[in-house]
Amino acid sequence: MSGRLIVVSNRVNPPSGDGEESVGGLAMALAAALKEYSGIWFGWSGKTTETFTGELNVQKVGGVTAATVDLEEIDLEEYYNGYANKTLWPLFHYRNDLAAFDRAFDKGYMRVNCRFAETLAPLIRPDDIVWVHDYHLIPLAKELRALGIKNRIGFFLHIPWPAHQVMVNLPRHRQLVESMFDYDLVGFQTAEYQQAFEEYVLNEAEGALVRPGLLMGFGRRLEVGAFPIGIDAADFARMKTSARARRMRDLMMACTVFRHLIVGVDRLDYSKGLEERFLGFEAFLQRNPDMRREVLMLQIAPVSREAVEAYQEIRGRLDALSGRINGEFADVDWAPFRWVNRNYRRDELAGIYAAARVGLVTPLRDGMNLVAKEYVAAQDPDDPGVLILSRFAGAALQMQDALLVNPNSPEEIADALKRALAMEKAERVRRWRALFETVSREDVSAWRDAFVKALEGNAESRRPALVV
Ligand code: GDG
Repeated sequence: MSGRLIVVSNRVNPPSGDGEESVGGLAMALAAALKEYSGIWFGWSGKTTETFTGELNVQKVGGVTAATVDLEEIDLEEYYNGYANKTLWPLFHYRNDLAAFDRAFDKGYMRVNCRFAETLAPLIRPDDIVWVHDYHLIPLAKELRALGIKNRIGFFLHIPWPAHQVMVNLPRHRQLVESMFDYDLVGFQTAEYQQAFEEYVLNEAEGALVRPGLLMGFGRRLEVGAFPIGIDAADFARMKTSARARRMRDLMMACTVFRHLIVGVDRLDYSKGLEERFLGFEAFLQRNPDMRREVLMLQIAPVSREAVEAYQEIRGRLDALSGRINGEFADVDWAPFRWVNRNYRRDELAGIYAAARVGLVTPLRDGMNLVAKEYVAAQDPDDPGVLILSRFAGAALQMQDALLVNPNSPEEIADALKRALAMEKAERVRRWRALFETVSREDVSAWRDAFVKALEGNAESRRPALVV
C-alpha cells in the first residue's frame, strides 16, 4: 500500500497493550488492523463540549496514531444513544419492537456524520485509503464526497444486515442505503448479510447484480463482499500463557473441583440472548438432577449503553432470573450460578475461558461474535472444552464443529449442555482441532488484508454513474 490507511469509527479507544483493554469487539479488531499499517484512527474522543469546535486531538496510544474530536451533549443523545443505538442497532438485530423512530435522531445522525467529514477531510492525502466502520457512520462517504474527497473509501458493517422486509421498517431507508453507494466497497461479516443487502437493492433500488460482488442500484455501481472478522490469534496465544491468565485459570479450577465450569462472556445487551440462556441452564438443572452438583455456570456481562432504557430493563430481568435459579437449586454448601457484571482484563478472560469445559455463546442475532473464537483459542489442545454456539451468530457459518443451537429454545440449550458435558475426549479434540484451525487461519490480519486488498483492487472502479 503506497498511502496511509485511515480507519474511522465512532469511538477511538486503542487498547493500551497492558491487558486492561476496553470491552468490545470492534476496538480490539481495529487496533490490530492498524498495528501493521501506517495510518490514523479517527473518531470521537468519548468527551463532550458545550459547543462543537471541530478541534482535532492527535496522539500516539499503544503504537497507534489516534485523531479524535469532541462532540456536543446533544450529538451524543441524538446520534449515538439515539439513531445508532435506539434505531439502527435494534432494527438490524430484528428487534423492531425496541426501535425508536424519531426525526430528531435522524437529524442528529446526519449532523454528526457531516461534522466527522468536515474534521476528517483536511487530514486525507491523495493516496490514502479510508476505511469506515459500522452503523454509526453509514453516510460518511457521502459527506466526504460532497467535500471533494476522491480517495477510495470502504465501509465495513460489524453487525447483521437485516432481511429486506425488516429493513423497510426504517423511515427513509432508501436515503440511507443510497448513501452507501458513495463507497467503493461495502463489506459484511457473512455471505448471508451480503445477500440480504443485495436483495434490498434488487427490490427497492431498481438494482441488478452485474456479477458476484458487483451491484447496480440507484443508477450507480458498488462493490460488495463478505469479510468475516477474526481475533488476533497470535496475540491471544501469547496472552493465554501469561502469568495472569494462568493464575486466573488455576483460581477457577480451584473453585470448580469435581465440577465442570460453563462460561458465558458478553456485553450486557439484549441481542446476546442472555434470558434464553439462563432459562436454558435452568431447564438443564431441572431435567438432570443427577448432574446438578457437577456444574457451575459463570456468566460475565459488563454493563454497556446504560443511557438506553432497554439496557436498564434487561439488567433488572436478568438479576431476577439469576436469583431465581440459585434460590431454586442452591444448597448450603453450593450454588449453581454466578452472575457477574464486572469488566475483566483480557488476560484474565483468557484464563477463565481455559478453565471452562463449556463455552456457552447463544446470541439471538450477532454480526460475528468474537467470544466464540476467543473461547476456542484459549483451550488446552490435549483436553479442550466444547463450544455451544447460536446458529444466528455470524461465526456459526465458519464454526460448524461447534454444537449449534437455536438460541430461542431453552430446551435446545439444555440438551446441548447435557451433550457437551458428556462428550468423550476424542470427540472434543476432533471438534476443537477443526475450530482452532479456522480461528487461527481466518484471524484479524486475514480479515484486514482481505478488505484492504479488495478496496485497493478496485481503484479503477469509480467510473461515472451508469444509468440502468
Ligand atoms: C460487535 C458485533 C462482532 C466482553 N466482556 C469483557 C470483554 N469482552 C470482549 C470480548 C470480545 C468483545 O468484548 C465482544 O465482542 P463480540 O464480537 O462478542 O460482540 P460486540 O461487542 O457486540 O461486537 C459483533 C464485533 O463487533 C466485531 O466485528 O463480532 O457481532 O456486535 O472481544 O472478549 N473484554 C474485557 N473484559 C470483559 O469483561 N477486557
